[in-house]
Amino acid sequence: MSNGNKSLKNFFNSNKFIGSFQSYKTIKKIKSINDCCFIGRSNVGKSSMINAITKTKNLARISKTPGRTQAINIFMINENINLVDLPGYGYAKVSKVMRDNLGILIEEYIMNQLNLIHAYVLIDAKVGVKNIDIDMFDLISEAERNFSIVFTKIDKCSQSYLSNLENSMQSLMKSYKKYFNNFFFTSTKKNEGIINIQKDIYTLSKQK
Ligand SMILES: Nc1nc2c(ncn2[C@@H]2O[C@H](COP(=O)(O)OP(=O)(O)OP(=O)(O)O)[C@@H](O)[C@H]2O)c(=O)[nH]1
Ligand SMILES: [Mg+2]
Repeated sequence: MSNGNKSLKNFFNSNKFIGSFQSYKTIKKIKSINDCCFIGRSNVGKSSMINAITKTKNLARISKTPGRTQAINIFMINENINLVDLPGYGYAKVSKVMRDNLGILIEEYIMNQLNLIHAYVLIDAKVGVKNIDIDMFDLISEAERNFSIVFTKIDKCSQSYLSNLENSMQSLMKSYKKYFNNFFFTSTKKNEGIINIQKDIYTLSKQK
C-alpha cells in the first residue's frame, strides 16, 4: 500500500458516531467542523457507502427494508469533517405523514446547515434518475451547495450501460453547472470507486 493510501486509511479509521437527530433543531452543532452529506432515494445504498468509506461493518446501519434510516445520523471523521447520513426519500410504503416529516427534515438540513460544504447525491445506477432526484438537484442548487453524483451498485450493470448513463447525465448536469462537481461510479459490494470518494472527502476536509 502506498503512503497516500495508508494516510487515507488512518484518516477514516478515526471515526466516531456523534448522534441520531430526528428534528433539525436538535442537531448538535460542533463548531468549525464542516459537513458533507449522503442523500438519495430509499435503499440506494447511503448507509452502506458510509460503512465502506469508514471500513466499518455497521457504523451506519444497513437494511434490506427501505426507509430504515429515519433520522439524520452524524459521524465525525478524524475530528475534521462530519459524514451525514440523511433519511432516504421517495419510499411509498413509509406513511404519508412520515414522508412529509422526513422531507421537511432533509430540506431544513440542506437549506440551513451552513457548515454543509458538499452533498453526495446517490443514484442506483440500474434504476437511474427519477423526478424526485431532479427535485433534489434543484433544492441543493437553490441552497447554493456544491454536489456530486455517486452511482451505486454498479456491480449490477454492464460497462456499456454505465457509459451511456454517464453521457446522458453529463447533458442533464449542464443545467447545474454552477454547483455540480463530479461523477463517481461505485460498488460497496465489490469495493469499487470507494477510494475516489475517500480522496474527495479528504480534500474537502482541508477546506476551511
Ligand atoms: N448489489 C449491491 N447491493 C448493494 C450495494 N450497496 C448496498 N447494497 C444493498 O442495498 C440495500 C440498501 O442499502 P442501504 O445502505 O441500507 O441503503 P440506504 O440508502 O441507507 O437505505 P435507507 O436508509 O432505507 O434510505 C442493502 O440490501 C444493501 O446490501 C452495492 O454496491 N451492490
Ligand atoms: Mg440508510
